[in-house]
Amino acid sequence: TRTSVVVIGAGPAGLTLANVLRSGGVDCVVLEAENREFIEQRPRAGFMEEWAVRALQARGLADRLLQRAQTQEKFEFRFSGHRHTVRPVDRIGRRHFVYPQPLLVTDLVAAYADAQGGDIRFGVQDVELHGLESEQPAVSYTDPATGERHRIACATVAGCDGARGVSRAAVPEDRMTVARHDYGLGWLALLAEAPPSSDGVVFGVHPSGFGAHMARSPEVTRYYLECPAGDDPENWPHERVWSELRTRLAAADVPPLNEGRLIEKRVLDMHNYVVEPMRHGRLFLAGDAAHLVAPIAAKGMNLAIHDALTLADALIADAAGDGSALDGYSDTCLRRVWQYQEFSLWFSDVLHGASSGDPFRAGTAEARLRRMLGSAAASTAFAELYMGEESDH
Ligand code: RFL
Repeated sequence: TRTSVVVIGAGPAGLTLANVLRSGGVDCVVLEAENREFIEQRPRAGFMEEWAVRALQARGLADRLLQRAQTQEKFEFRFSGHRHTVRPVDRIGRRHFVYPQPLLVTDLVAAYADAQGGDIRFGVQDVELHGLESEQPAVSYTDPATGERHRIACATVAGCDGARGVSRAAVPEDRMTVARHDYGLGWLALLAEAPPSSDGVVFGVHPSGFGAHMARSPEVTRYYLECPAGDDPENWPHERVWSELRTRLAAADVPPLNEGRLIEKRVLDMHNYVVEPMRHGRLFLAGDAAHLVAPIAAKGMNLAIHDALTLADALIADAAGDGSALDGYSDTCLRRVWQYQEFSLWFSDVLHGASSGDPFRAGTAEARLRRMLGSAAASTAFAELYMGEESDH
C-alpha cells in the first residue's frame, strides 16, 4: 500500500493530526498498537486549555466536548491551615475545560474512522520505520489477525507514539539531543469513585508532601499524593490514602472529603525530556514522543494537540507546494514546549518545597506562593501560564 502520511499512534496527537489531514485532503493511515476499547478507556489527562478547545471546535472536532465538558474557573491553594483562592478567569478571561482524555480519544476516533471513513489499524505489532532520510520512507508492521507483515510506502512518517513508542528510537543518537530533567520524586495518581469535594482544583502544600484534588466528573475525582519515586502503589492501602489526603488538603472551614473506592492507583515518576529537533529526515515527532512534561502543570495533552495542529497545517501547506511551515515545525513547537517545561519546573518548586526537607527551599517556595497570592501582577503571570499560552490555531 501507499499513502501520503503514516501516523504511528492513536493518542491525542496522532488522532488530531489524522483528522485534520483527512479534512484537508491529505490521505493517511493510522497504526495503533492497542485495540480500540483499550485506548478509549485509558485514563490520563483531564485539563484542556481553552485555545485547544477552540482550535478543535474550529475544525468541527469539539461538538461532544462542548456539550459535556465542565469548565474550571478557579483553583485553591491550601497551606499552613488556610485556603487561598485564585480566579484566573477574572484576570485573563481564560479557563480550563475538564474533559477526560479517554472521552477526547473516543470522539477523535469516531470523527476520523466512523464519520470520515479514515483508515486506522488497531493492534498492530512490531512497527518499524524505514528509509527516513530518503524520499521514499515506509513503515512496516505485523497484522495481529494473520501474522503477516505489511509495508506502507509514504512521503512522511508522523511519530505520535508517546513516551514508550518506537519512532524516537528510529532516530540515530547523533542526530538529536535529548534534554532530561528528573524531579527525584513520584506522584501517586488516584482516581476515586467519589463526587468532587470542591468545585475547583485544590493544591495542598504540606510538610508531609504535596496533595491535590481535581474534579473529573460528578461521579469521579482525581487525587494526587506526592510519594517517593519508584514507590509501590501497594504501599498505599485505602486507609492510608484517605488519611494522607485529609492531612495534606486540610484547612480551616473546609468540608470533609467525599471518600470512595479507588479505581486507579499508580505511581508516576516525575521527569521531563525534550528531543531536539523534532524532525529527522521525513520523520516528524509530535506529542509525548518528542517531549514529556510531568503532569505537574497538566500540559502534556495540550502540547500534543498543539504539535498535531501545527504539523497538520504544515503538511497540508507542503502538499500544496509551500514547505516553509514544515521546515519551521520543530522550532515553532519547541518554543511552546520550553515555556511549558519551565513553568512545570517553577510550579514543582512551589508545590514540593514545603516537603523537600530543606528549610531554605521551603522558605523560598512559601515566598513564591505568597507573592503569587498577594500581587495582582504575579497572580496574572501565573494564570497566563497555568491556563496556557494563547495560540494562533
Ligand atoms: P499517547 O496518548 O501516549 O498516545 C500514543 C499512542 O501510541 C501508541 N503506541 C504505538 N502504536 C503503534 N506502534 C507502537 N510501537 C506504539 N507505541 C505506542 C500508544 O498505544 C498510544 O495510543 O501520546 P500523545 O498522543 O502524544 O498524547 C500525550 C498525552 O497522552 C499526555 O501528554 C497526557 O496524558 C499527559 N497528562 C496530562 N496532560 C494534560 O494536558 N493535562 C492533564 O491534566 C494531564 N494529566 C497526564 C495527566 C498524564 C498522566 N499519566 C498517566 C502520565 C495525568 C496523568 C496521570
